[in-house]
This record gives sequence, structure tokens and C-alpha cells, in this order.
Amino acid sequence: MSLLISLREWLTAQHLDAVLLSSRQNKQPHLGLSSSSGFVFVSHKSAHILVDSRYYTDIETRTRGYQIHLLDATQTLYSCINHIIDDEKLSAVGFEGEQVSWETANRWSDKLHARLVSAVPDVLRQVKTAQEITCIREACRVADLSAEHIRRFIQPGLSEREIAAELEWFMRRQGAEKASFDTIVASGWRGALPHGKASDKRVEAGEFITLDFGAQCQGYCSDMTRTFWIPDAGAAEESVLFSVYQTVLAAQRAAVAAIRPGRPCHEVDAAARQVIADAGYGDCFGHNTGHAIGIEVHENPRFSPTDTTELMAGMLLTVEPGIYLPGLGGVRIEDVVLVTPDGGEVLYNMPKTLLHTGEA
Ligand SMILES: [Mn+2]
Repeated sequence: MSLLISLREWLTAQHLDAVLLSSRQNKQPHLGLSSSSGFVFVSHKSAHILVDSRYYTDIETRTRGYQIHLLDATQTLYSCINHIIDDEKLSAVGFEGEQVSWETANRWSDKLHARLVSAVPDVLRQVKTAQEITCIREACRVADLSAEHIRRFIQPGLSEREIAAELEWFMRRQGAEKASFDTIVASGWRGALPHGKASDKRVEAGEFITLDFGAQCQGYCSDMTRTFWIPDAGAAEESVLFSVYQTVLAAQRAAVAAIRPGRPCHEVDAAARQVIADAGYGDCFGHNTGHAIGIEVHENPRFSPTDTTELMAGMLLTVEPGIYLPGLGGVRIEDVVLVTPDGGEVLYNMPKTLLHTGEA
């Protein structure tokens, strides 16, 4: 279904006459590019893009079916929108209350000739279009290749920051616009920090190392986590983290297997959480099992204990349970999964069994 048709169905369901989109993420599908400035205004009768001279030409060539207005000192957001509001006799106009500051919302409320209603158009981005899925597959392909590259690259003596820099440089060489978030590299005891950004710590033989990273391709994100063993003279099996790894892997696979259209998100979370609790590590898994992904790294719905959203084919979510043992280390394994009519399709090829770093 086209973007404007689904947005207008949403307007009807929300009892709104129009909506003013201002966030980068909700404008991007309309603009065809990512920009924090400019606005999209859509009523049942018309669709508008308001943008200043920095973006006007680019957006004009990327879009069809919108009236494009140039914002400058004489034509402001208020004069432009009020003209449409008056012309079409609009009374209830939605805006992104979660994204707009209190100051801005009050100013809009003062100046616009309509009643402003806080709304959450983000739900329109939950089921991805075929074109969006293609972009996310590409972002996942880049992350997957990069995971194998960095697995071979890691050696005792390198700092976590050096490893993160190599990973990000490799992703860009594979076509990523940028990393989709600050790369997490957590080795040894730092593995117990679920969001431990790469530090100056040097990695050592015998440690486990967790890397959580993603690529952005055509404005869409991937998100991937793997935990590797940095070999020493001993065997990985001697580490307490080896059995922890097997538990996290079983939990991750249980959650992926639970994915199918119609299933409430909290049931997928429970599938992973149960495996970890049964192994005695219930208190060591403090975060959600996963989150939707797309233009933003973290979108709704979530695989959390409380999210009752029912999965639909075309949604993409991560599955990333972990176990963290303070002072000792941690394990997390993360895939991106596409919800298909029959279940879930994992978008990474790298094996999830415990791999060691270094060549071969
Ligand atoms: Mn994630």
C-alpha cells in the first residue's frame, strides 16, 4: 500500500484532519532522504513538503505527489501551514508529541489555526515495504561479512578501540554509509557490561569478546552481536562462560523458533527468558530479548515481558538474549529476523556456535 494511502487511513483511525511530521525517522520515507530539518504535512486532500533552500533541489528530484514549499524569511512554517489549514478548514492536526519539545509544541499551539493533538505515527513504520526489506537485507549482508572479517582480525594485544575502528572501516568499504550506532566491543570482564562501548582495554588470550555493531545502508540499519573465544593454550570448555554460551545460544534459538505472525511479542521474550531462568541465570539477563529495527536501530515493537503487540509478516526484529556475570564476563548473541508468513527468517549466515578468533 502506498505511503500516503496508509497515512490517511491512520488519520481516519486517529480522528485527525491532518498530521505535521517533523522527526527525521518519520519524514524519511516521504522525503527519500534523512534530514532533521523540514516538515511533511498531509491532510485527506493534499500532501506537502516544507523545506529550506539547503534541501529543496534534492527533495524535488526524489519525490512525486507532494507540493513542495520553500521555507525562507517570508514564507514560514506558520504562514504556509495556516494557509492550508484555512483553505481546507482543518480543525484537528496531529503532531509528534514524543519527538517535539515542550517549547516548540507550545509555540505551534499559539501560532497555528488548528487544535494540535499529540499522536504517534511511528506505528506506520512497523511493517516494512519490499523496498525497505531490501535495504535492511543489504545492511545485514554488510554486517555479516564484517563479523567474519573481524573474527579473523582479532588478536591478543589489540585494544577494543582498534578492533572497533577496523570493523567500522571494513563496513564502509563494503558499502555502509556509516555504523548504525557506536560499536560495542567488550572483552574479558568488560563482557559483563551489556552496552560497554569499545575502550582502551587490550584483549587477552583466554578471554571471551562480545561485539555488537551494525551498518547503515540507504538509511536503514542492521544490528548484530557475536561473542567469540580468543584462544589460549587451554580449551574454551574450561571457562565457566562456555556453558553460559550454550545457554544463551539455546535461549536465542528458542526465541527465533517462537516467531510467527499472530504471536504476541511478550511470548517470544518469554521463550528466551525461560531457557535462561531454567539454567539458573534468570537474574543475569536484565534487558529485553529484542526490538524492531529499520530507519532507527531501536523501534517498536519490543520483545519485552510487557509488549502485547502481535507480530505481522513484514516486521523485522532483533533477537538478542544475554547473560552477564559481574567481574567475570558475559555472552550475547543477536540476529535480525524477518517475520514471514510461515515463521521467522534469520538475515545472517554466520554460525552461532562458539567460534574462536584468528585465522581459519
Ligand atoms: Mn540490538
